[in-house]
Amino acid sequence: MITIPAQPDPFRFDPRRTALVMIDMQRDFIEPGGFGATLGNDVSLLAPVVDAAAALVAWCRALGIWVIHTKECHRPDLSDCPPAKLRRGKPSLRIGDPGVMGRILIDGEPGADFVPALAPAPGDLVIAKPGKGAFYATVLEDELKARHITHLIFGGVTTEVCVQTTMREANDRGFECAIVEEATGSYFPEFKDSALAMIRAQGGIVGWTMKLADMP
Ligand code: TIU
Repeated sequence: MITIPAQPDPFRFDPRRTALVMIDMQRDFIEPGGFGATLGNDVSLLAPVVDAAAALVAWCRALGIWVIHTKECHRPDLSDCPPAKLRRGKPSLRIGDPGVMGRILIDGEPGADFVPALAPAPGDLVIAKPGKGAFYATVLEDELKARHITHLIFGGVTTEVCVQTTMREANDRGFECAIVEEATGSYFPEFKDSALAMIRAQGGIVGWTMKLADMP
């Protein structure tokens, strides 16, 4: 068993029953010209997450923790993209439009791929997801149950959108969840702080928050 200082109290887990869920570390969210930028966001705010997320992956690999990467993306024919999602907001380019990294948020295009530092390794699981939550319309729950996983560690982007949604989905399915502060980020720093506060409030209503600096 491993015990990490965390809030609201220490997070204790068996690495053999634990998986890392690294959310959407894709060029479309982190690099200029991708989905995040077309929504009007300053993607440079996510740059510091890359090294921390890579360090978290390395920490987990060293302990034998199973590494899972999710990517938010859609089929080329957009058949898995609800019209409401397609219509949302006033982006400069919409999902499926051609951008500087290929078609925006389309599976198989360069923009939908992971940033190089977060490239999956053999044995990792990659989950392509059409929604914000990684349990919606994917095999994630079946895969976790097949491996008898009980505890999940989270990182990735963005904290209050896909990371928090997935963590809440996981919490409702009975997984013990912890998020690593340095390894997640938002286009809105105040939203990241609020999301972390919401997760750990009320005795850990959604789960634990912990710091990479406290993970030896
Ligand atoms: N826009 C935003 O903050 N996030 C997303 O659209 N997707 C994820 O969080 N991955």
